[in-house]
Amino acid sequence: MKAFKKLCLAAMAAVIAVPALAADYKDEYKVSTVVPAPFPWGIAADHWVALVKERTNGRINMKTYPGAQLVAGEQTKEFTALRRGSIDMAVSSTINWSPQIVELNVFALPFLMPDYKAIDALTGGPVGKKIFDIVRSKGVEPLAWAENGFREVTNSKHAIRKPADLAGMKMRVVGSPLFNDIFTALGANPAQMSWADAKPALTTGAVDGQENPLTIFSIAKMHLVGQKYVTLWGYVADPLIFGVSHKVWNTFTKEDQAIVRQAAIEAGAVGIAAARKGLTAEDDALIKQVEGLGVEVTRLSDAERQAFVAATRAVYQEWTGKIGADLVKMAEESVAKR
Ligand code: X2X
Repeated sequence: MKAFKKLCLAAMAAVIAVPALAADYKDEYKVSTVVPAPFPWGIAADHWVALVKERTNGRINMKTYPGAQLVAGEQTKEFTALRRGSIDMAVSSTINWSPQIVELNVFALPFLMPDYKAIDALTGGPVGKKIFDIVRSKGVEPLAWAENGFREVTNSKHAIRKPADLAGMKMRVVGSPLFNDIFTALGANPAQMSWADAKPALTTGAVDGQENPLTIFSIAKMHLVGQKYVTLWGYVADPLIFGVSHKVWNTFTKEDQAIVRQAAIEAGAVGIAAARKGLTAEDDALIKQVEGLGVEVTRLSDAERQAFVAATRAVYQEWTGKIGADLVKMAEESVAKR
């Protein structure tokens, strides 16, 4: 009888405990990014934070921490911190998580994605689904995509029109080994460093050039640190993933999970629009704005672009093996069908 009473009390306590869950939410959920608003990346993160706050009546209170400051600026360690739960949430470039998730390098295969439709075909198709399954299996809930953008090559020395123009050039690259391989194949001298270290290195001339989307180039005012030459080669683009540590995700009620996911989808759309603004065939205002800063912008002919494709082909093939031939094939088919 005593044992039965105990059981009943325990059952009642369990029932009572369920609605109390929301009260166990943290005072603040930290969202890691590399760059803040007004960069499109930061705009996407802030929009997510605002929508969630509004739709949960402040029950879920998020705050963005840019500069990868939650991992002391070491952006390529973000995913590890997230899966462990020392970071709650992130809006992250596929590049920065690729040291832990080799499949994310698919987006950085040189010249795989020729245009925005190709990015959409990957993120919105079977490749995106597969990538999300992998991220989820590693302890992070993926919610939606946003975009950093097509990464254009810039430098302080001279216009780059052919691979030989890169010969011996010291180039800052992000900390994924694939970038090292690409720039080595092109005859440059790549140096891996974080975003935090990139601008000082450009300022002092420790490196001659770098690659990043034009939104980053213009908002970070890279023309003021000697970057006078930009080549529009669109060799890779980095999508962004909204992710929540499963350590946090599993504490949210189903209703709140749905709100957080839907908010990320909407914030992603806002971020993608911001990332592409002024960089399309219909509207190239941002390119003109960069030219207006006294920067020489080089547009490649198809044949000129093809020379860069040829020079990086061996790297593409080598990395196809690392990423997984099936996934790369799936990506190539999605691009072909777009
Ligand atoms: O470090 C970079 O170049 C940046 C800001 O684009 C990324 O975080 C991938």
